[in-house]
Amino acid sequence: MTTLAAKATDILARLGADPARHTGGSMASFSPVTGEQVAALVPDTADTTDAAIARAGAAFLAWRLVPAPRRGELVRLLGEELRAAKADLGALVSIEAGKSPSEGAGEVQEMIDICDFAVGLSRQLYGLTIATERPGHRMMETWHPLGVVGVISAFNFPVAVWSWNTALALVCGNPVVWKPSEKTPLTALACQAVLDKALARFGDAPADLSQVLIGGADVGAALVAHKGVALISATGSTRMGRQVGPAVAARFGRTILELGGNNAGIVCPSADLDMALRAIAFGAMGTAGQRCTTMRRLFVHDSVYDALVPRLIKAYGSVSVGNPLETQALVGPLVDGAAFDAMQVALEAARAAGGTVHGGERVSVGTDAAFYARPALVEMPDQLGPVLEETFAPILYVMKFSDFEGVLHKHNEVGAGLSSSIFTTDLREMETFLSAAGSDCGIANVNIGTSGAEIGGAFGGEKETGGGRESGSDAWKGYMRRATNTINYSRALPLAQGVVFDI
Ligand code: UN1
Repeated sequence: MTTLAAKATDILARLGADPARHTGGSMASFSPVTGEQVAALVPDTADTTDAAIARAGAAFLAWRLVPAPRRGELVRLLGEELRAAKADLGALVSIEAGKSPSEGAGEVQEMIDICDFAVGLSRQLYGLTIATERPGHRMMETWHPLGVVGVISAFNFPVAVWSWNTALALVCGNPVVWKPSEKTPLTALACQAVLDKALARFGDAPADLSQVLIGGADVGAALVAHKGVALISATGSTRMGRQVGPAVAARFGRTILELGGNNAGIVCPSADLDMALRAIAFGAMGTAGQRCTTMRRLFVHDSVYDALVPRLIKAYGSVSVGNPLETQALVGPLVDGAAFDAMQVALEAARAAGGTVHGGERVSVGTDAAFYARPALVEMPDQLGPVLEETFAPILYVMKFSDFEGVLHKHNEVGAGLSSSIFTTDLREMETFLSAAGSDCGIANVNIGTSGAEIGGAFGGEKETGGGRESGSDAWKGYMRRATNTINYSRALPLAQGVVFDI
């Protein structure tokens, strides 16, 4: 039987990753699928981190001068290389993050999509021309490259989040230094190898446009603290964001923070319940509840509660849980034992707060080293206790409501503000949910779940989610600096605001 370690090594070799970085080192990495060790990585240190940032700084000086559409050509090549590597990279995501093959491939597709988007963007880094009050003058704004971009990513989207940042950063004229989660270093080395292929075909890019730092929180902290990093784009828990945000602000650096989510769905009396059932099932159980967009709270109108919730409980009881590489299971492993323990602690707190728990128990897959759990649906009397917190596991808290205004208030009561959805065919409810008085999240959906956002829209959320936006729309502006230019083409020197200063 081929071990997962051997499979991972094969994939890395095919993609051209440097074996010196993932063999014989002191940092073990494990597959959540079986719990087995898949690599022994060589961690970075404070010194190698400093050196990488210095090299990125040198790359910036050259890359910022390359015309943006030419920079887009590099990202076009990256998209081509990702298409060629899709099966391998998707399989590595499954090994390292425990995703089903379909979800692993879907994540790589998200990378390809953002590359396509960024290529178009490379000819559309528009500024404005603005009316000026002075005759014979012109005012405009120009967007310039920002500097070195530090990317800190989480285990659950080990490759897509890097690509959202890197595709945009590269067309915007910035090099990237990436500190992936210590739980998913191999996929990071694989992405670097794929980009290296694109760089080789591109030909004349400066060295060190993209680098990967392997290590734990200390390496991340060194990246965050470094004055040479203009922007830190960090994805992870709100707890992590509370450390990263102030540290970067203290040196007047810029951040894009993508932190926790406590995403809810609201099922109204007019909802298409068959559709809602499927959307909720994927939103709450997909990726074993380990997306920042996972649906964690569900408010169901009391007139449809009995028509929907028993069916949901049934789906929770029957959904397939198991090894995503050897079975067709829809629900794969939790990332590690700590995640399983956190799930159990939350379920215990829910019981103590009056909740009725369906599911949530450990599912045996023939080894103690991997942690699989049946997704849990918890009927709660109210929104209290663990419902107010994000637990990164497949737990859906279900609550009844009767009054629409009241449920909107409850919806917005939690700290996080990432994603949300409403299931209704009532125009008034739908528009109210999307209005200024509705969902306070960065993502608000109608008749689809909370997860699975497309790259064309800006991705991110408000409040304790951190306020950052990545990916589509005008998120690129976060990776550039804006200059306002006023040009006098007259023979006079009128001062703004009518000020007179004649010497
Ligand atoms: C994340 O969980 O960090 O919207 C990102 C989604 C995916 C991205 C999730 N496109 O579910």
